[in-house]
Amino acid sequence: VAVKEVATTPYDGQKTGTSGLRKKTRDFMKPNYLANWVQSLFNALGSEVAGETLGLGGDGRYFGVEAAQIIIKLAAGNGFAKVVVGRDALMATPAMSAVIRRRKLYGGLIMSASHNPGGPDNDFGIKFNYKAGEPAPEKITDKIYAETQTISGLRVADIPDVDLSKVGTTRFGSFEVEVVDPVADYLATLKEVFDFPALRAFVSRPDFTMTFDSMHAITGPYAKAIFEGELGAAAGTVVNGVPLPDFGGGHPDPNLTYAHDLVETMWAADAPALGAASDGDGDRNMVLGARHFVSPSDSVAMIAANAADCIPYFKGGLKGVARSMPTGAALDRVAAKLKVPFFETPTGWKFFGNLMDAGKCSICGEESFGTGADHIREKDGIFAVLCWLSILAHKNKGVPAGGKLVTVADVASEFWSEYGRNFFSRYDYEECDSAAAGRMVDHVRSVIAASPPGTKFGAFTLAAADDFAYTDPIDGSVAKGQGLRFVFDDGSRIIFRLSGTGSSGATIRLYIEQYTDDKARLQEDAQVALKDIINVALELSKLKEFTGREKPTVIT
Ligand code: VG1
Ligand code: CO
Repeated sequence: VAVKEVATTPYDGQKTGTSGLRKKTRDFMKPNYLANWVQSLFNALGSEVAGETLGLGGDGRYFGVEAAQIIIKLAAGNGFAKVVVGRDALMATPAMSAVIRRRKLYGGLIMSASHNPGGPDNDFGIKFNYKAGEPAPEKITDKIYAETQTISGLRVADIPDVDLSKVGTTRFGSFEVEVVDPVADYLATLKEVFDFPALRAFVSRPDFTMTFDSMHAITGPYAKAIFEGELGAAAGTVVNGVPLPDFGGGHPDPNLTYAHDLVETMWAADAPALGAASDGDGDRNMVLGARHFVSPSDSVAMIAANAADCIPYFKGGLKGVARSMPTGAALDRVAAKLKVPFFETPTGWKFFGNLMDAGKCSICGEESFGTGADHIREKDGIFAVLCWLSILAHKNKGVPAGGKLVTVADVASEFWSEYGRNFFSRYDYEECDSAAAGRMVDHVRSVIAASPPGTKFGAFTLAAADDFAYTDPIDGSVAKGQGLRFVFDDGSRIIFRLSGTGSSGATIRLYIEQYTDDKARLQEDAQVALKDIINVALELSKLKEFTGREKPTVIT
């Protein structure tokens, strides 16, 4: 194919955050803004892309189809032999990871800003996943950023736009574009993990009902094909199942605030037995039972504890487990009980990949509604729901029709009575003034510096406080500045972090954890149980004074 050299100049601030580059959609629509970043990625990867195949797709948000056409021309111009793209430029994040692995692709580009709202006045984003299907490690993202600061030219193939609406292959000389069904490879991978016939038998019990809210984001087609199609759930089980460019004006983040309709359904007197939702790009999950919220930190621990009994893929036992640092520590107790290796990583899925590639981690999770396993290298919303269905299917095997089904709440209670309960909550203060948030962080650092072990904070005695740093046990790379944490002598924790996924202002995250094995307190409401330690956190950080915020935007 003929390649044009197009002159360009750098844009400031094209720095990858926790998960890819996220900015206002209007920034991405500026001339060459997206192209600069993609060309910088290809420059960073160098000659290794020649003759390779690149995956491409996104969460269906506004500007995705236009962006795909720009990326296809750049891929051809930079020597890729082929692009595999989801129909209509759609592909969920976990599905892209599966496609890269199953088709042995060089890597893939995912056009998504995940749970951030979409549309011309909201956010767009892009992230690169590498050969094993994992989010690009920092050594690649740092190189991309360096390239964006000096970029001067784009290599653009002189080819027309490709029709992305139909499955099939289009050739341009030695370059080709294959449009694929975005669901097929992912479904094939899930079928290797779960016992679909057993799940189908359970889901079709007349005494079991479920609902899945796709929030008008990418999981609609996946959830319909899997829950309604493969597993035979009633038509209408999937709600908000048509992906829309602006997610119907909503905030596609499956938490108690933004997935409010689902919460209402699940708190009603006639609530289904299982309720779940996923985010913009399909990697997050929220799982609820009838009038019962499963905290994500607990969810990963409960899945790990039950995996070997309930899910064929884990039948031989777990190789190890991992969680991000701010995630509640229930999983630590499961690892100890199962006698498997345990890892504590910084926030962001990119830190789990090395552990999985090295065969040291089977199941991992984050408090931010992220759950996953080594079947792929991304967190996986539908996978988490299938794990919960598998647990329920297994525990209800002997329950006759009309008998009392074991519920999500029963599974949680059983877990807490065995392990005790790590109460957990996260407070998000979204779109704070950046300077004010920075001053608060500086203040918290000064509190850490002035607080030796033994310092009292209310009723809590400090064991240690630091700024979390992580040395990757596989490649030795070091990540610093990953969260300010206070650990108390009873294991309780207070953590402060600034979000790395926003596109304006600063989002402060406050994470709180406290453990109890007092049988009388296991069913307590987390906000009640954590009231004292939350007050300690707000006081020591002077959060209200610095930010002027009386209340968080989101409480989980
Ligand atoms: C947030 C979450 C983090 C998650 C990341 C990407 O990052 O806290 O746990 O991995 O989003 O998730 P931050 O830096 O804003 O805290 V997603 O669904 O956006 O790919
Ligand atoms: Co996401």
